[in-house]
Amino acid sequence: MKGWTAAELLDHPDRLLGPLVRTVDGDRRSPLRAAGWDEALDRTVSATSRSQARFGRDSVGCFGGGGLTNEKSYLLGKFARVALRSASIDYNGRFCMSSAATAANVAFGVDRGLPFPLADVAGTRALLLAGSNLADTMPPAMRHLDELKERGGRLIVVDPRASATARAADVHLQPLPGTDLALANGLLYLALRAGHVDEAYVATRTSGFEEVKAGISAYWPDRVERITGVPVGALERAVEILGSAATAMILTARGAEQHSDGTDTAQAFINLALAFGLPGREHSGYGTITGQGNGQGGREHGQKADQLPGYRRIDDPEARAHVAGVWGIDPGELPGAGPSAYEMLSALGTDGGVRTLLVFASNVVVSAPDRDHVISRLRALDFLAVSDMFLSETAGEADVVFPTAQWAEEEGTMTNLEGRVIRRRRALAPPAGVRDDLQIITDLATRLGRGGFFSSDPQEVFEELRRASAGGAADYSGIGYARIEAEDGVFWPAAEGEQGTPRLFTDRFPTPDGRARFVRVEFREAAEQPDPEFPYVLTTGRLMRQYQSGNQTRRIASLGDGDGDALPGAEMHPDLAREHGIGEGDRVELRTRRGKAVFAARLTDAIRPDTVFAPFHWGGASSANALTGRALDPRSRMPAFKACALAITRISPS
Ligand SMILES: Nc1nc2c(c(=O)[nH]1)N[C@H]1C(S)=C(S)[C@@H](COP(=O)(O)OP(=O)(O)OC[C@H]3O[C@@H](n4cnc5c(=O)[nH]c(N)nc54)[C@H](O)[C@@H]3O)O[C@H]1N2
Ligand SMILES: Nc1nc2c(c(=O)[nH]1)N[C@H]1C(S)=C(S)[C@@H](COP(=O)(O)OP(=O)(O)OC[C@H]3O[C@@H](n4cnc5c(=O)[nH]c(N)nc54)[C@H](O)[C@@H]3O)O[C@H]1N2
Ligand SMILES: [Mo]
Repeated sequence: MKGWTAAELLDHPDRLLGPLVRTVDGDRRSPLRAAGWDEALDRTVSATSRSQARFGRDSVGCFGGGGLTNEKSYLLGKFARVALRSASIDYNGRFCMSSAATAANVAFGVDRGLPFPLADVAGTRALLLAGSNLADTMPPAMRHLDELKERGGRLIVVDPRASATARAADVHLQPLPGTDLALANGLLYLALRAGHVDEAYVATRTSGFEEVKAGISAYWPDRVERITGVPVGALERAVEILGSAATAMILTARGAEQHSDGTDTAQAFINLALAFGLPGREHSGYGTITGQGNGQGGREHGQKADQLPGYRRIDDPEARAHVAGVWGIDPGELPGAGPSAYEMLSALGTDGGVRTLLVFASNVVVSAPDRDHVISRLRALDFLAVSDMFLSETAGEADVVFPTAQWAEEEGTMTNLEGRVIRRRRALAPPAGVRDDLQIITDLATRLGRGGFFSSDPQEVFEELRRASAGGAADYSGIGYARIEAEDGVFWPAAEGEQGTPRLFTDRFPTPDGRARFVRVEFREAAEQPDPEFPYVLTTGRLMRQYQSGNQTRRIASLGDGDGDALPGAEMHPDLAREHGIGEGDRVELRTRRGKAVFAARLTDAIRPDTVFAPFHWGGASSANALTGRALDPRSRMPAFKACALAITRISPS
């Protein structure tokens, strides 16, 4: 539905058709007014220079997005390092892909979400999906699950809700949010006990198993049932299916990953996949289901705080020398690693924090946790510039808004969830007065005196990205626009003159010793635990008809809330509703230690009675992120979007 209706946004009446600026006089902020490009760009560059003169180079920050093309995310990363010479850049993928990415880099030596083509899923005999609601979040992929089932394959879904995906499963495990790590370790315990561990694979292709095995003895079934609420019998059924199938896959998504222990949880599912001997085998393996359109490419080419193009580390001297060579600067000019997304947002306007922020393709007022805190930090900035097609809640806070081109109006490439680089083609010119992000970045660089380093031509940018990525983990040097066209996409890595790589790990892992690493991980409770005042658990996520912060999809009337209701719905069990005198459709207030939000009660026995599910697609009075907290995963800096302590009250009938 989102695809069918997306074209309505191209000429939507809300479309921004020229820059907006606001003047600030002491404490008085004027409303946003229309302005010319020169004024908008000049104001931004003056603010940048003022901040850097007073507070140092890192006081100007960039916040990017996984919706940007490879060319745009690459150029934004280069802009921060070469034009601003600032370490302060990160992006919304930190809220999305960072936990699974961190775990995969450790275990496999590389982070390509699916190390095999998506279509391989149809040919596996057993699939475990942890925290993915594919039926609503990636409907086109459901055809592979349908085919899997037609061929007699079995499906196991781990989700606190009987989601549309879970309803298609042979086995549905329904854990308390935030307990997947205990569940994964518990499955490994049972696999060991039943003799399902692939000893030969473990011996020849992995390291670290003994250490993991020693830890797993603490995850006996009764204890795991107590922690997760999943009956021992269901755990045993899942292990029997996975262990006895000739081929099997384990895939995780945000439900398992967006927690204060999200990286360790992904690691626990990887341990399980390694114990079954899956990664690198036909129709088998572990993968994470990447979310945004360019969620994969967006995490490879330098808009991440610690990263240079080609998935290189910014603290690696060899990587710095290579990329500085391609950029024509001295490696010493490159800044080091900067703060992660939420740490950057949390420190806006403080001593040592960012004072001038440029946002490209993210609506953090709606999508970042603890909304009131984020708004107060944005308001503490000296200057905020936002590039968007529509006036998002975040753009509404800005001093300058740049109107930008949409998908159908630009050339570029995206890297899909399988690591396949594909083309985005321009079908129309953007409206007069609108510039694309490559132009905006280049215009800013020119005014900063660094224009000679930047091109706004997508193909030229991509050619440079190829050179910058050469030799890196995500090597694009063999991938050109013509080849993408001819081959219907090319899987990285593809070094100059080489074929792409649809399937990774067939003979070795790109780790120093060629083996995959087991990593011992221990369950710990979610960062925030229920107590008598906040007795339930809130988890958040997506609806089929809405996209992300809703800045695009909320403008399409035919999408609505699924049934045309004005107030978005929060799912709760009828037993829980009854305790609070709540009936179907009643207005309810959800409350956490941060704030409150109003939703319509959606009564369903498809959810655990101790858990409430709220979509995060709305701002204002129905903002799920007014409720979520600031806890971050210590390894990936991923916010704990999927578990916090909650109280509920009925406000009024529907
Ligand atoms: N319609 C639609 N599709 C989208 C998007 C969208 O906004 N709308 N966004 C895209 C993006 S960026 C992303 S990242 C993907 C996300 O895709 P998914 O990860 O599939 O989406 P979510 O709804 O965030 O979470 C999936 C499921 O996790 C469950 N869950 C909640 N807490 C837990 C838990 O503790 N453990 C487990 N195992 N499960 C839990 C939820 O009940 C939910 O059904 O979707 C992409 N596709
Ligand atoms: N509570 C809760 N919060 C969550 C999540 C959750 O499950 N629960 N999920 C998290 C996840 S996985 C994600 S990915 C984030 C997403 O959160 P956001 O990053 O806020 O997501 P979008 O709504 O896609 O924001 C993109 C913005 O950029 C604009 N835009 C789109 N394309 C372009 C472009 O090419 N250029 C420019 N300049 N602008 C563009 C859009 O209009 C929109 O305003 O939310 C996170 N927040
Ligand atoms: Mo995402």
